[in-house]
Amino acid sequence: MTEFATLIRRDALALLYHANSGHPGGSLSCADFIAYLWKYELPYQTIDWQQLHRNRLVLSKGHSVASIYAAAGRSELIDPKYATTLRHLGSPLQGHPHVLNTPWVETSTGSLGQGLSVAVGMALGLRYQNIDSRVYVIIGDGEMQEGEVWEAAMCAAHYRLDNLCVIVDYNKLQSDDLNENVMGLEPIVDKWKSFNWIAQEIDGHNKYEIEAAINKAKDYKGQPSIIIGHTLKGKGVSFMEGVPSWHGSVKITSQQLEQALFDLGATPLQIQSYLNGTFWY
Ligand SMILES: Cc1ncc(C[n+]2csc(CCOP(=O)(O)OP(=O)(O)O)c2C)c(N)n1
Ligand SMILES: [Mg+2]
Repeated sequence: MTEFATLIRRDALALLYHANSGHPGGSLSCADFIAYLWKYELPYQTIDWQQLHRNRLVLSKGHSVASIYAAAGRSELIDPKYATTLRHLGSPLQGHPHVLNTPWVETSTGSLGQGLSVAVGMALGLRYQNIDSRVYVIIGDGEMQEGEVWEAAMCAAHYRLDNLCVIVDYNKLQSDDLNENVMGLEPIVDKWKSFNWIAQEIDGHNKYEIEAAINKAKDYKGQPSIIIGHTLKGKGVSFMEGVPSWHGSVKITSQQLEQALFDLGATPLQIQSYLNGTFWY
């Protein structure tokens, strides 16, 4: 867990605390992917995000948007005054990525299964325009049960979209149970390989493995890439790790937030700023 990933986890939990609802488990499990992509593959901190030559990120598991807002808040893409408004009526920070409110999310997501199809279109569009940028997509393991994911998988391989890289947040849990109890996914690697994708399997919380896999994916020509990252739902917070009920529609109490922030190494002063909503100032 890098410093930026830890910051994303803390901010995401504080956003969800002030929202009084939302999805902590999956926001924490994908934080290391987001931290890496944000820092090394996405332009938001250094250049105008609107330029055509930019890598793109589609958060197909849109319910984990708190982690994206957390990263964006630290890149000054969000006015700090909105830190306490997630999921409130009229707030730009909706409960799922909303391209009209926050255009840098690239596309609206939340209805599981759709993000990958949109990303395939983006990758194809970049190809037709001879633009050498890459499209990253984060999908959930439960999301993989959606039929549309496999239509998009076929399409991307057919068009040999080597500018497309999918990252699976393989936390083994979906809404309220293990994937294997709801609808088994294994053998995941074999499935994607049989769809003509290059598949890599990594520890999704290890920055070095994430970095190596993302860079390796850039070298593969003629096929799209998928990185299956083994993760832990609720990663970093003692009472959330691997506990299905922390998936979503949960309220975080102030005591729980304090405990979670303590687990994530926040100082008492920082904890105070999270509780009173001034953490982006
Ligand atoms: C089409 C669709 N059906 C149902 C839902 C409700 N839903 C939100 S999250 C979720 C579980 C997703 O599991 P997974 O993809 O594994 O996400 P993660 O574990 O990373 O939170 C469901 C069923 C939805 N958002 N979209
Ligand atoms: Mg999952």
